[in-house]
Amino acid sequence: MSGEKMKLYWFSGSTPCWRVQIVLEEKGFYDKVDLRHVDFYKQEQKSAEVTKLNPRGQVPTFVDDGININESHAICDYLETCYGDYGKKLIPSEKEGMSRVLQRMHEAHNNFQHAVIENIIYYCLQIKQENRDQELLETKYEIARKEIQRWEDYLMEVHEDGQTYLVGEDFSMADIYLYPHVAFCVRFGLDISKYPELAKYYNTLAQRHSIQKTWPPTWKSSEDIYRFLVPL
Ligand SMILES: N[C@@H](CCC(=O)N[C@@H](CS)C(=O)NCC(=O)O)C(=O)O
Repeated sequence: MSGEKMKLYWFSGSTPCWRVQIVLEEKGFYDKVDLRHVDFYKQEQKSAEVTKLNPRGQVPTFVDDGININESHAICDYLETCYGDYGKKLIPSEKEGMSRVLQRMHEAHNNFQHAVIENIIYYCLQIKQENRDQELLETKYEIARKEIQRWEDYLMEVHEDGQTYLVGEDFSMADIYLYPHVAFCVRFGLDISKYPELAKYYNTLAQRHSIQKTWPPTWKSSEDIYRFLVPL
């Protein structure tokens, strides 16, 4: 880490931001980061200060040692690549372990994000109930439930092997890519008790220091408000 403080523009409740925050905590940097909370209600993400660094006017927006990098997955990978030996190693160096972690990372990002988060949760949050196409909605539910079941099956294998994390015995970047998605689903309506393996995973990892410490603060104070918006 250089002498200049890392800087993170973030918003409470943004899962892309949360992902980066977990990595920063796992690496032992979080307390030293210049954290700038951006108020979406005031459109601060579109301010000149942010758009100068991130023309999309989005968070996370990150600066390290004068280097500006955005996009949550890019930031996570950057931190692990540049600071692999700091704090927790999140992607193994040996080939077999690395291949398994990389696969689940990208599966979580590509498949879970599309089939569950974008396909159904964003759809229901963006389209009013009376305007939803019922046939399309059913297809969307089917796709989402199939994807959640896939992770339930992966976690059943993990638990049958006596393990806790998505890949093997160790917490890894695969967990960091997946966990905020799962928590987001729970917040917006996933009845996680229907998926016992996922529930076990969700509850166990909720106790992890880096996850607890960075849990979106606004979620703690409004836990029940959105719980039935997208029943899954
Ligand atoms: N692909 C980006 C997505 C970033 C993103 O969508 N950020 C949202 C918050 S979750 C945002 O800043 N939205 C405000 C806006 O677009 O005005 C990433 O992974 O970092």
